[in-house]
Amino acid sequence: MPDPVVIATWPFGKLAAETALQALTKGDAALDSALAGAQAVEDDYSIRTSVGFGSLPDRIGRLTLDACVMDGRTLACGAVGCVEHIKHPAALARRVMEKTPHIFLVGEAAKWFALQQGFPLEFPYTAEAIKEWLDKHPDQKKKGKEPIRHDNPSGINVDEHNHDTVTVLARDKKGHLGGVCTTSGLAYKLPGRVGDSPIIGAGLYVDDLAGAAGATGVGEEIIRIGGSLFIVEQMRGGKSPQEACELACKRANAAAVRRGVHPASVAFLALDPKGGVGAACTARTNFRYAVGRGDKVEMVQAKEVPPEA
Ligand code: SD4
Repeated sequence: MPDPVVIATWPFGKLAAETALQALTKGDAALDSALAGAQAVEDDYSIRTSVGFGSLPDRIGRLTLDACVMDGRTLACGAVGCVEHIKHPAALARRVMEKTPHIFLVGEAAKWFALQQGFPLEFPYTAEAIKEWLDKHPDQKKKGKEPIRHDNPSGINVDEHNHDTVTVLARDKKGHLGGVCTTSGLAYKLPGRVGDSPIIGAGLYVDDLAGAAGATGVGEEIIRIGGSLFIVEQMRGGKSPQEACELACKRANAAAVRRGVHPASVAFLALDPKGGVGAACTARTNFRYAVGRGDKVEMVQAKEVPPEA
């Protein structure tokens, strides 16, 4: 019987991986387990500047969330983008997958769908959180007037201190793969901006026949190279998860060079159908991820791939 395996982004991925591993060990399916892990992070208010409620909002102070899910057995998938007032966007993405003939719902309409599905509307901002945001970022007023830099749309580096996305990839005891990606998106994004995270093929792609991949970092650069699908197709062609993630970083670096900008911070992680894992990131991203197997979850430092000289 295949051993359960889970991998998840950033230090808070430890909580996601521990939660998912418990579910996998009980015999739960890969997608259910990955969703349980992602939701544990969405629910954790102590993760103040990152995933889910309490995260850093957009330029006008609105918190909008993006998420997607994918089931490697059937390629079933669902996504929501730019959703306000819904605490569990990954669970909502799953409802889109299960209850509609569509894949991606956005904005107000995604919120209406959530209400129809019985999700409560919740208020994600506390007076304390707003004050904290203003205190920590006293230059917000100025920032809102600055032009968006195309090599780094948020104006802040996505690194170990600033990250907003939990991506969880799991393999269950039956050997099936499932994945979830959920995020508050880049801090200080333009209102309406959606990054890679809810885009199937960019922030996440899962196929039992080839492997699973997920991404985090500056979403524009991940979308530009179709990051997660690229990695899964590399694995389908025989590359290891590690090789495939490094190739995706090289491609992101090369895309930046072609545009005459510095490569942005992006990171990828991957899981193959045999349970092999890998991860890589562009320079100065300092990407760490959690790997869970057996009864242990460990944090691993991903290899950095610098731009070619
Ligand atoms: C986005 N990829 O919205 C997300 C941000 C992220 O860690 O991963 N931050 O572009």
